[in-house]
Amino acid sequence: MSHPYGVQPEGNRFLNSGCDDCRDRGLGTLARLPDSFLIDHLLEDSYLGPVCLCRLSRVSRVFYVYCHVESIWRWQYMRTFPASFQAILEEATLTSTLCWKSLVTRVPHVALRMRGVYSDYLFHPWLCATCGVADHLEGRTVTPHPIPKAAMDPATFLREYESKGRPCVLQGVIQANWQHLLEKFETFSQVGETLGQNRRVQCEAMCVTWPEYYAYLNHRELHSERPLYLFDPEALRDLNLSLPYFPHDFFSVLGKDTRPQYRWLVVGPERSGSSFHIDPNATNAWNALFSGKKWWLMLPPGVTPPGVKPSADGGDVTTSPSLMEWVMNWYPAALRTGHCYETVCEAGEIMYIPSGWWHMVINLTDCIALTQNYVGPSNVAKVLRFLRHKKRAITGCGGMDDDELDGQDVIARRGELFDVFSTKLIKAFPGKYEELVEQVKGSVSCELDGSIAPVQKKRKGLRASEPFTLF
Ligand SMILES: O=C(O)CCC(=O)C(=O)O
Ligand SMILES: [Fe+2]
Repeated sequence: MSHPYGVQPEGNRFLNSGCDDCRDRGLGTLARLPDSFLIDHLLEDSYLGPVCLCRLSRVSRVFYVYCHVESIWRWQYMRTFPASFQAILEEATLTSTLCWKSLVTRVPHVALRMRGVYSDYLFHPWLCATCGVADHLEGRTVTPHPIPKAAMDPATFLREYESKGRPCVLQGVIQANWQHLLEKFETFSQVGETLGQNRRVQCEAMCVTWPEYYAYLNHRELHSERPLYLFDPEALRDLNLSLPYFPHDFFSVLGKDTRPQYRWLVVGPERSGSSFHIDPNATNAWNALFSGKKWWLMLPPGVTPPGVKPSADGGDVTTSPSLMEWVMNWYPAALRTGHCYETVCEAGEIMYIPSGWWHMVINLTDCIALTQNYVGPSNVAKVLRFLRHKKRAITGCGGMDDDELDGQDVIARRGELFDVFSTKLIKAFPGKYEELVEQVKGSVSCELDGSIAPVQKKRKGLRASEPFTLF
């Protein structure tokens, strides 16, 4: 398969001795600017309308290609028809990524392949959106540490994994305890029936109705290198999901309205997933996979994955713009650290993610999962230190997980969480946590394990700077 507009990776310029390179001639003075600036700012953010873009695309081969970048037309569509996600989906009957332009101009668009356009900035997203994720990841590498998978009793799990902060995959637990849920979350249409058809769900920054998201899931031609991922904290908040493997839930002392978000329904198509992060507020987590296959990569506390830049306070994480781009550029370096823990989780398995572990997930197929974060004896000290010393990085208290956007009430809630939680914890478990709380109050800083970031927080970031060659 080759790029629909003929774009080749930068490295091919040298293979072809660059004689057909049309960048300098085609862009004139603008050739001094990097592709990222030309595309993201000049063409995408500049508010050039569709007519200007179409005219500009006739100036030269290279402008033709740049003016057809999918994200430019996606934004054109959003500006032309704001707030009409449903309309996009109803009209997107064309079976290619070219549909955005056709939707705006109302004229079917046929891509022409151009010679002599070399750009990693354009080539990478296309490669990441079209390469087979399963072929790339499954069974191809020899990871230093396969994450253990086993059927075990709760006591073994708590002793060998939870209390030692080691990840593992629990087998047979869903089948033995949640057969009724397996039947409710096996297919996307069952999810719709379970949620109720007109339920609103959170998909990254967007809140859409389930039928809208369901239509998107079925329009594969709209899925980019970063398909829209449903990560909804409300849909299953009140379901009783207790399991003897996870007997503790100390945040419950805060009550339903004060506790940070703690349970998410997670639905997405192949290639969607979660970029590297540490789970919020120093919690432990489990992730129960009802349908599909997920590739997990984890690194222990204190080992920041290559290609991932956490901010000083850990509140923000910058990484590759898409999951597959990280894999292509950084996975080999991550393997070389000798600290990679990896596995493919199958339907019916539960992944345990200990507090402080970096992890990323790529859905190798369409996936439906439920994930829950919790505080128990093994991580309560860490959670208290986090709430006391990393207030700005606390997430799940409402708002957009971003100080600039959060209201004063969210900031205030974060500020008070340590006091409220420690007081209620002491009251709920008399004689057990007084000393710990006093110690944490007396400490001046917290040595946590690296940085803590909420799921799906930063999307744009480090594109590869090395020339990339495809033979
Ligand atoms: O299923 C996923 O995408 C990963 C979710 C996650 O990060 C978690 O469960 O902690
Ligand atoms: Fe996570």
